[in-house]
Order: sequence, then C-alpha cells, then structure tokens
Amino acid sequence: MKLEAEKIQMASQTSHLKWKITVLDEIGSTSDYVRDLGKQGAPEGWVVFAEFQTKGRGRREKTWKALPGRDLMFSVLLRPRSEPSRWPRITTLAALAICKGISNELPISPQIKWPNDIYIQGKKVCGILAETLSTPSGACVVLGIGVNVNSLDFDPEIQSTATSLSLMIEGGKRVLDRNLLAGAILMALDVELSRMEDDQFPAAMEEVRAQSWLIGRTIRGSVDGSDFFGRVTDLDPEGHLIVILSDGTLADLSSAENIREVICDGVGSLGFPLK
Ligand code: BT5
Repeated sequence: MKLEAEKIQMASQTSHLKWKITVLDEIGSTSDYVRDLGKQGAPEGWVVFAEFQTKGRGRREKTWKALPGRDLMFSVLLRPRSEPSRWPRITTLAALAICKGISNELPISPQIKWPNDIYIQGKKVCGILAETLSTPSGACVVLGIGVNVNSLDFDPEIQSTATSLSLMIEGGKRVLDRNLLAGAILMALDVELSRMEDDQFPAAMEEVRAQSWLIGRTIRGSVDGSDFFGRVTDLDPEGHLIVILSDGTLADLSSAENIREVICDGVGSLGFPLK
C-alpha cells in the first residue's frame, strides 16, 4: 500500500501539534526539502515523506539507503520554543518516541543505540538525523527519520547490520501498514518532544536508559577522528554516554562515531578487563 497523506493525518489526529503532511514519490532528501521549507518560513509541524530518496543522508558524508515504496523516510520541521541549549535533547526524545510509536503499533520492543539509531536484536532498523538551521523567521530543527518497515533485503554494505520491522515480526511474511505506523510515530513524537524542559526531561531520560542497547556493552568508537575502547556504564542526565576507557578513566561523550560492540572473553585486546 502506498503512503497517503490523508491516512497518515488520520492516524496521527490526536496530536497537539498540527501536522501538515506531504507525500512525495521521489526526492533527493526529505531533509533538504524540509530545510528549504524552513528557510521560506514554513510553520512548525510540516512533515514530508518520500517513497524514494536519491540522496538520502546520514550524519557527515554517510548515506541512507532504501529501495522505493517499502519503508518510511520523512523529515519534520520543528521550531522549538525551548532554549537552544536544550535542542540536543531532540535526538534523544525522538529516539524514545520512535520506540514507543513502533511498540504501540506492533508486538516488538526496539532499543535505542546511542546516539541516533534504533536497534532490534542488535540490528539497525532506524536512523535519526536532527539538524539545526537558522532562517530569517528564526532558528529551526529539521528532524529526519528513516525506518526500515517492509524491506526484506539491503544494500550489500549494510546487509549484515540492518533489519526491518517486517523481518523481525514474522520473518518478512506480513506487509506492514506504513500509514498507520507513520501516524503512531508522529503521535509519539508529539508527546515526547514536549518533554524538553528541565522539569520533564529527567523522567524521559529514565525511560531512555531502560531502553538503551549500549549500557553494559564493551565498545569501540571514535570521537573527532580519535579511536576509543571501553565499557558503557550509563547515560548522564543530559543523555551523554558515560564510558570507562581502557586506561580506567571515565569519558562523558556528547557524540561519537562508528560505535560497535566488541565481543571477546576475559581480557580485551587493549588489556581492558571485561568482567
Ligand atoms: C543515520 O545516520 O542513521 C540517520 C539517517 C537518517 C535518514 C533519514 S531518511 C529521511 C531523512 N532524509 C534524509 O536524507 N535523511 C533522513 P548515521 O548514524 O550517519 O548512519 C548512516 C549509516 O547507516 C550508513 O553509513 C550505513 O552504514 C547505515 N545505513 C544506511 N542505510 C541504512 C538502512 N536503510 N538501514 C540500516 N542502516 C543503514
């Protein structure tokens, strides 16, 4: 079934934010499209879905790869009223919202792989890209979300690391209703994004911690081009990752790249005790 703006609107109708939904057959990137809308002064709540992206983007130079007509790829225009210092919380709250939207609609409990991925059974089912942009009508945030819904196979580069909701539920036998799922995610986004302020964010962070895929795992990753290795102990109150590094020091990371789990017994390759 194709994506239809009216059906998504119906499925998200109890939201406080008035979503204005557009569905495109093909576009370079929905986030670039929404960026242009933002520059032209478009109101908060504009959501653009595409059946196919020719230039889907991840962070930095990375690409988002998805075949046409199977998944969800969309970008949301936000004009947060909170202080800009709180805006980095948007990625965390969006991750929580996506988990809730999915588990409200389907018998599955996704996990948050800090900072911007959603995992099911250790595989990536969704990526989030929040970008800030200044416009003549004020700063705004373009929140880009890609969810693998009905894809059954993936580009060779991501074949071993990616999965889809359909694959995880009934081994890909059932085609899931993308309009209903999109509506459920938008409703959850509406609720979670209202938790940005200091009086609400700590409670949201408790839920995020409970759904964290990384806590307790031994990982490798990089920050600004420098590699690190250590064990994740927690997320701090702001949603940063706390890692005990191999030299015993604690790192509090606001962002990192290429995080992957290291599985080995006994002592890690850098002499880091794993137990
Ligand atoms: C992300 O970046 O995961 C954020 C992706 C956001 C995509 C949405 S789609 C709608 C909107 N419009 C856009 O142009 N973008 C947003 P990052 O953490 O940098 O991860 C990118 C990496 O994920 C790639 O380098 C691949 O390894 C992997 N990847 C690419 N496509 C994938 C897919 N369909 N499923 C799982 N992993 C994928």
